[in-house]
Amino acid sequence: MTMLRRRVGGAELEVIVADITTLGVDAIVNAANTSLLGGGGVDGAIHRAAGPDLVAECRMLHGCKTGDAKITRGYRLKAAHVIHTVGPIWNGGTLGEDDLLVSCYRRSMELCGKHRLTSVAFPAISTGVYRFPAERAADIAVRTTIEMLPQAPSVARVVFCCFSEPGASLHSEALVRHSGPC
Ligand code: AR6
Repeated sequence: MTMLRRRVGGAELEVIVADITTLGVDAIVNAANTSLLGGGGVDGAIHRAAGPDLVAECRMLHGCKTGDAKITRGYRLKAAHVIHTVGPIWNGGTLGEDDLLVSCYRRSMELCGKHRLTSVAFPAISTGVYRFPAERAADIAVRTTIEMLPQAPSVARVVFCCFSEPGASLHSEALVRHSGPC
């Protein structure tokens, strides 16, 4: 379900409520852990939908640092690629959590630019098991993605794929705040 769509520069930014594993975009972003070998939440759902070849490719990547991102193929997913990024575990905000979450979106968008991807969908990284406050995370997600658009000129469509309507409302408010007047 689409909650909001806004054009920013040459790109269309959308907030939707959906299961990210169902989206036919160039890349879906996975909220992974440093092992890159799967887990619960959106990570578990992506690995289940992609099939066992995904974890086999992930094994060859030898993990990923918090705030960094790595790209694989999408295997049985509709999405051609998966960008695996590792969000920070929320610890009260004093351990650089904001900067690390900014880095997840930056590094993911850098990979989109490098691989000339045209569409990408993000889940609300770190806001589940890792307990990052949802409103603060939505602001970082939308602001950082918009800031990165010039460095990923191939990207014509960015989807903020939320799992709940309250989450989508937070992203919609952030998109209105950061996309300027219509
Ligand atoms: N589609 C879209 N969003 C989803 C889906 C889905 N299918 N499933 C969950 N979400 P989480 P984190 C939302 O916990 O906080 C894993 O075990 C969910 O509602 O998946 O970054 C990893 O292996 C929430 O808003 O990721 C790590 O160990 C958001 O996705 C750890 O969890 C992120 O929730 C990462 O924790």
